Amino acid sequence: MAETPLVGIVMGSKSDLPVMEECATQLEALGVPYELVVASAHRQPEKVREWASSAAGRGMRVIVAAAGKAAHLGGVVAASTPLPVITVPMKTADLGGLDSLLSMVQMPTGVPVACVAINGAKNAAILATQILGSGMPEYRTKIETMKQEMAEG
Ligand code: RP5
Repeated sequence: MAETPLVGIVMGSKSDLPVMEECATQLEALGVPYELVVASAHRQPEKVREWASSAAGRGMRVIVAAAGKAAHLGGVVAASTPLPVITVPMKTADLGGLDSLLSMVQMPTGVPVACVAINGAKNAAILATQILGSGMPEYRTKIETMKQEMAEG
């Protein structure tokens, strides 16, 4: 039987997938089971709400939400779940991703999201694993090992 996903990755478009595959690959390297879904906050609002509102009940502990342009996906997801949400602003052709970044990082009081760098998919995976590690020692150990390897070059 497949392991229950602990991290849910959601992105606004299939066009985000080439970048967000880096997040999935990093989670795999850290041994974290995840689920990946494409759901747009403005094209498929009901799908987003249903997925986000059921995530905690399905066993997920952290959500990674990636989107570009007027990137409200992370905030919409955060409105529908008690889980921590890490957002990944996608680099965009017109404004270089500053549009996505500002849409995500300027959440009003009461509904916070964390935000990594533009196209920071790999860091989102590491941060998600660190959050898991705050309560699950096996993931804390994975992060400690990774940091040790970085220190050794
Ligand atoms: C956002 O709009 C998506 O997250 C994507 O980054 C951007 C462009 O989407 P497509 O027009 O490529 O589907 O919703």
